[in-house]
Amino acid sequence: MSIGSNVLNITMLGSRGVGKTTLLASMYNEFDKMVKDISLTLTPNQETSSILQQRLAELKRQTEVFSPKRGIDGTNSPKEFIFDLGMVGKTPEIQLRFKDFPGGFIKDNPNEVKKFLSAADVILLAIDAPAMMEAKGIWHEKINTPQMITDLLKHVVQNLDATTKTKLLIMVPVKCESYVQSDNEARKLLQTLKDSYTSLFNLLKADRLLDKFAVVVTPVQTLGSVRFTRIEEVDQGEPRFFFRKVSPSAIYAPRDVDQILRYTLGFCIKKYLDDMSFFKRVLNQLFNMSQAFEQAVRKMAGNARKETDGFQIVQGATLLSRD
Ligand SMILES: Nc1nc2c(ncn2[C@@H]2O[C@H](COP(=O)(O)OP(=O)(O)O)[C@@H](O)[C@H]2O)c(=O)[nH]1
Ligand SMILES: [Mg+2]
Repeated sequence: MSIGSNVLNITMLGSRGVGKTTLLASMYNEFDKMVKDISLTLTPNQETSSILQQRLAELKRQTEVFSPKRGIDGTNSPKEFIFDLGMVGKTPEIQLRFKDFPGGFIKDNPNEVKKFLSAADVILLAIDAPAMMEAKGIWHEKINTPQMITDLLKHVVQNLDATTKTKLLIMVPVKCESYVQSDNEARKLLQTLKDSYTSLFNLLKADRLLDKFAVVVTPVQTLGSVRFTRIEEVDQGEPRFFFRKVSPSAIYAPRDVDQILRYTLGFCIKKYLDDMSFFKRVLNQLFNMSQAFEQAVRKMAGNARKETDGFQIVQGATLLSRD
C-alpha cells in the first residue's frame, strides 16, 4: 500500500477451477458477521458484486455429489475484483484490488504476471488441497504447478532489493474440508504443504528476505459442509475430484474465510504505520486515513486471528501487527 493512494494490491495465483472466485465470494459474504461490532463496511464495485452474487447463488445450489469442473468459466483472461473498505456511512478509506490470474494465463504471459507480482502488496496463492493430499500427491505438480510459482517468486524477490517494499504471501489450501477436522489432520496438511513447496520456502527464508517477506498458511473452508470422496481419471490423464455434502440437507457453511482479510489488513495497517512514521519524520506530511478507521482495521486484524489448526505464520511475524 502506498501512502496517498490507499490502494492495496492483492495478486491471486492458482490454477483455474481451484476456487479463487469462490474464496472471494465467501469472504465477502462473511464480512458483515466478522465486523459486527466494529462499524466497518466492505463494498464491492458493480462488476465485482455481480460476479460474486452469481457465484454465491451457485454455491447455495451445490448438489449432493459434485465434481468441480476446471476451466468452464470461459475466458482465460485476468480479472479484477475491487472492494472499498471504510466506516459505515462514511467515505471509503482503502481500496482492495484483487487481481485474478488463472493458471493458463500465467503460463502464456509470465511477464505481465511478474509485473503485477512485483507491484503487489499481498500475494494470495490458492492451493488445491486434494491434489496435494490425495493419491500420494501425484496430481500436485500438474494442478498446483509449484515449480512455476517458485520461479515467478524468484523474479519477485530479485526485484525486492531495490525497494523498501514488504510483501505478504498467503498460502491458502482450498477444498481442504477433509483435512482440517482434527488437530492431527490439520498438522498433517501443514506438514504436507511444507514438503510440497520446499523450494519456495527455501527461496523465501533467505536472510535478507526474513524481515521483508511474510509468509502465512491459512487453510480456509470456502464451502464447509462437503468432503472429498474420490478421484476418477478421465481422458488423457485428466483427473476429476469428487466431493459429497456431509448430509443431503447440508448447506453452504464457509469457515475461517475471515482469516484472509485479518492477515491482509493486519499486514496493511502495520505497513501503513511504518511508512507513516517514516514519512512523518522525513516530510512531516499529512495522511488521509482517519484515526477511527485505523483503529477499526487494527481491531479487526488483531481479533481472533488463528495460528493453530493448520494456520501458521511461517516467517515475518513482525510485519503483521499484533495488538
Ligand atoms: N469441495 C470444495 N469445492 C470447492 C471449494 N471452492 C470451490 N469449489 C468448487 O470449485 C469450483 C470452481 O471454483 P472457482 O471459484 O470458480 O475457481 P477459480 O477458477 O479458481 O476462480 C466451484 O464451482 C466449486 O464447486 C471448496 O472449498 N471445497
Ligand atoms: Mg475464477
